[in-house]
Amino acid sequence: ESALLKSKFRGCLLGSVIGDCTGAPYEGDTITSGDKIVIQRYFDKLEDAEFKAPYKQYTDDTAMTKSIVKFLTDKPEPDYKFLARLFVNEYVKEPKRGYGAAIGEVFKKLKATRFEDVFKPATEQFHGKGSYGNGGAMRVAPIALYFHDNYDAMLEVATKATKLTHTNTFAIHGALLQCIAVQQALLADPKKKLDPEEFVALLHEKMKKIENANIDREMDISPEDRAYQDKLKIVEDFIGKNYEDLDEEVIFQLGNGISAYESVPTAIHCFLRAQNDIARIETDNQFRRTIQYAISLGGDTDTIASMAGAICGAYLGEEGINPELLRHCEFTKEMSEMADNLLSARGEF
Ligand code: 8NA
Ligand code: MG
Ligand code: MG
Ligand code: MG
Repeated sequence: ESALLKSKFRGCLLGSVIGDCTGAPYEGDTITSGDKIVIQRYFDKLEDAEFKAPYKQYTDDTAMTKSIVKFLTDKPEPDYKFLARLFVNEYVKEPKRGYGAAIGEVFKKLKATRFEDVFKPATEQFHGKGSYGNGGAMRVAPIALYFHDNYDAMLEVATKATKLTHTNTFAIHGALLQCIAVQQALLADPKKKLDPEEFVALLHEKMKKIENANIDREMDISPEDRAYQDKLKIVEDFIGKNYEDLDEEVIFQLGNGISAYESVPTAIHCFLRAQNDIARIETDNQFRRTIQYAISLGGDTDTIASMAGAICGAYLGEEGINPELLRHCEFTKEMSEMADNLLSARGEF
């Protein structure tokens, strides 16, 4: 049991790093059918034991995930001031890790105010609307691992960890959806075939509760209140589909952008679609299929592949990941140790 958990902790965090590192070179791109052949060869090379090349470098997704692991590992109780400091230190040390264009503003204010009220700067983003970017979702996986047997604490910590930088409801609910997806994958038996319908139905039920809790009873229910439930309906509709222009349809209906709303449901779709073969993605390895497919959708490739990789890695465990891929990505050795530390930290309290 604990060997399985150890493998799943590692699989999840390594999956997240590999998705980030392999996806980063394609971030912001539109992917043509010619590019998909190039991406197929790119992964063939990364899996080739003879292939020598510099590390694929990680970006903000991994930089911030690292800080979340430390936050959970180093202190007995969640300390958000500590987490805010970790985010800022990491950013100051290496600001050129491909951070979102607006998030530096939050870090500047946190520093300038000496972390006095760590939740305030994020509320001021975008004229008080808060960021709806996927920055909260892309770093949430360690929280799903650490609190996988304490659902309410998991949601609370994921919400607060997101609110340090992202206060828009779309960003928070998107982070919660990613968190729940990782948790469900962690709890699923990798030896049994996953039931995608059941996986989505469970997500839908939980998002309904989360989105309903947010409705102001005095007002009419607006479509935004069911935003992620509606997206999950689309994810459900795509299950089992495998036709010629499906990728274009997925991009159109689910999105591939930097907002949580246009990327978290997409990552979940990638995980589910890769349970089976995908046309023109030639591999027997489910983990590779998941991230290669995510990258082939284009747009925010590193973040969508990172989120899909975290879900898939939490399901399969580290045995599902080709060691050659690990060798070609920065920070995988360190992240594997961090996964072990995260698991041990649970035992101490
Ligand atoms: P963020 O908080 O800066 O949000 C990302 C971007 O989304 C912002 O810079 C805005 O353009 C837009 N945005 C967010 N909220 C609003 C709003 N309320 N009104 C108008 N526009 C808004 O950063 P983040 O941490 O959420 O990062 C998200 C993504 O950006 C990640 O993928 C990260 O890697 C980064 N990034 C993406 C690309 C790309 O081309 N896809 C390139 C570099 C960096
Ligand atoms: Mg990134
Ligand atoms: Mg459903
Ligand atoms: Mg990105």
